[in-house]
Amino acid sequence: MCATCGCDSHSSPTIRVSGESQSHDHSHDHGHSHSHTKTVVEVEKDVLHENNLLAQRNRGYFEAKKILALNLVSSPGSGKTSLLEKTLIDCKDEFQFYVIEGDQQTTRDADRIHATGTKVAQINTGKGCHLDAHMILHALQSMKPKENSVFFIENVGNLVCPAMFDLGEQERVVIISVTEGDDKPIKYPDMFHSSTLCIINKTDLLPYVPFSMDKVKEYARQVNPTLEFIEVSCTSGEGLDRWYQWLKEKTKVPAEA
Ligand SMILES: Nc1nc2c(ncn2[C@@H]2O[C@H](COP(=O)(O)OP(=O)(O)OP(=O)(O)O)[C@@H](O)[C@H]2O)c(=O)[nH]1
Ligand SMILES: [Mg+2]
Repeated sequence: MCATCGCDSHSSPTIRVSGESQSHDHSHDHGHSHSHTKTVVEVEKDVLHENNLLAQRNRGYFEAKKILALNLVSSPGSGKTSLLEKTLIDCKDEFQFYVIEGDQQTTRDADRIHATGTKVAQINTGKGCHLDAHMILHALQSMKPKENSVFFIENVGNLVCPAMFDLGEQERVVIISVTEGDDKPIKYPDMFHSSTLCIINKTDLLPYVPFSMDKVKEYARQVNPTLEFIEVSCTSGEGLDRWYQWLKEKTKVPAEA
């Protein structure tokens, strides 16, 4: 049992890489203890400290290979996989993509990504409600992404716990859909505070739901004044060009000083 969020992510997650017939169950032995004599706070510190060390290792790997790694976070059903499907197809000539899919159960999202022709690993967290850096490290070792690629990590749908776990990504992208209500940034501030980009999805549904674009941005800026916003509809395709432009900017090689 993980004391950090109460979920059971530290029991063996299952990692399946597309194109590989064997599933890979690994024991989760990376040294942290779950001593019952420790206080919850101490265990939480241990878990996050261990995670942060492994996240730094992942970050070093991404930097050495000049890979742009993005952690996509949102509540369930905001449209993370839909955004990825569109992106992988529309931008397939410009980028080499890799995807990790995090879900408690099933390979449904990985199957959708695989259908676009992209290499994908599904991580099933079981009772766990977030991905952690150790899971990403294992998936990276199986996937062996190429240099200069774009590596998407679709986290488990959850606006709370994934905010605490650095995976080694360069940037965190939070997705909110207009059907969720415009007050989510102040109710779940950690996720919006730790993200650099907020994608507001399902704008095609704006005529049917009480959602204020001004209010959601105002609330989000209260917790993160520098947060950027891109409004999109994965269904109609509206606004996706701005997202693709953002990706291009992020993958630009900085000019030599
Ligand atoms: N109307 C509308 N529906 C959308 C849009 N984007 C996604 N959906 C629908 O929203 C539902 C959830 O989309 P997913 O892409 O599976 O969402 P997700 O965030 O990956 O979900 P989890 O992985 O379960 O957290 C699906 O029925 C999509 O078809 C959109 O822009 N407009
Ligand atoms: Mg999904």
